[in-house]
Amino acid sequence: MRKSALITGITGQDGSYLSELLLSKGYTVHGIVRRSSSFNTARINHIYEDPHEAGRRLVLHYADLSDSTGLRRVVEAAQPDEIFNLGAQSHVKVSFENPEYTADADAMGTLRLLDCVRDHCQHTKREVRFYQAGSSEMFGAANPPQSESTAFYPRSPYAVSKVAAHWYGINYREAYGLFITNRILFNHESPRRGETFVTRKITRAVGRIKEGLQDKLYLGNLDARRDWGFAGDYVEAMWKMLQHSEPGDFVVATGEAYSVREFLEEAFSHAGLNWERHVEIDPSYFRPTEVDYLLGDSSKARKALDWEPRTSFKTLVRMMVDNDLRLASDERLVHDKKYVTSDPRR
Ligand code: NAP
Ligand code: F7E
Repeated sequence: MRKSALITGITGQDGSYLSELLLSKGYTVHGIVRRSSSFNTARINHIYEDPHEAGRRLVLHYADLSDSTGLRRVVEAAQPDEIFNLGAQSHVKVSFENPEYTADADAMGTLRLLDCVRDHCQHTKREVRFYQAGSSEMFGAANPPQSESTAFYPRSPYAVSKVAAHWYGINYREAYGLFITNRILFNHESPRRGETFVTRKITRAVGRIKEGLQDKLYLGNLDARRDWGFAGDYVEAMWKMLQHSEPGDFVVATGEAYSVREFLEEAFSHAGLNWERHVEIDPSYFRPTEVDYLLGDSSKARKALDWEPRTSFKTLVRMMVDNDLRLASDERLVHDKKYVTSDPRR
């Protein structure tokens, strides 16, 4: 029997890599897409399958983590063996501006989905394995290195919501015997990373500066240190967690941390640029409460899941810069074409 997986957040960075991985392993993949007035499926267009074709293995459903009835219908339709709850308002700075919405999507959304799963398992007698996307932000101000035994000290509405979701998961595991695995993933990036996260904001700017489309890059705190891995490596850990014999909580990290300043240095120099000529500090990007230093100890996951990251910091930065140099060069062509065709002398 083909396995069925349901992914919330399939249109996001991780959702797109995870879908590719699960399809390559023979799964039927169901994904939740939010209604939007513009297309939000760019990251999964390359694996999209026409609903009119028989035997398709990627099935998209309109639903939202704020709507329990819709979630319930999707769970019933998908009959999933595994659920990956990746859907979230995932931007830390935005969570200070939209705290209530963040709590609704990230904490309450998880609770709604867990409740659907609880009922579904009860009336169908099926086992559904549930993966909850926790975050290193939950450690916040705790001293590095952080591991599964480190106490949480969340520093943003986003992080508080993720802590709530984490504990909902543990409670549902203990109360109803459900297979719920909480992962605590440290930052992971890729050429598909959203463009307002600092790594991608930097690599997009490198490309555009190189092509003469932009001169300045405005950033906030350059001293923050993060344990940055590659999203493609991390989705393998996600899948492995649900294949493990026991549910549990796992930290996934590289074990190396770099500052935003070091990321800048690596990214700009790879393109032959000097970041100090282009970067300016804009205090509006500072956070009311910052997380200074995240560095993960993932020994438990490495041992129990036989997993380790394959992509180094340097390789990751270069992969992202090379991608964004290509994007900017395409943008440059469009820009030049527009300029030529709108020139009245031609
Ligand atoms: P992302 O690129 O921001 O994707 C978030 C996904 O959630 C998108 O598909 C988004 O849909 C969807 N979503 C947002 N609000 C929703 C709602 N109300 N109902 C249904 N779907 C909703 O995030 P990511 O980087 O892939 O991260 C995946 C998960 O891991 C998130 O839960 C994030 O908080 C967590 N996480 C990420 C990292 C990291 O470094 N990337 C580290 C630790 C934990 P749209 O496309 O329509 O916006
Ligand atoms: O910030 C600093 C900023 O927004 C990283 C999410 O995936 O990872 C992500 O959260 C650091 C912070 O990621 C700018 O102050 C400086 O210290 O790229 P970020 P994040 O906050 O670490 C965790 C694990 C998640 O779970 C989240 O979902 O960079 N920084 N200047 C800036 N950050 C941004 N965004 N923009 C700046 O201009």
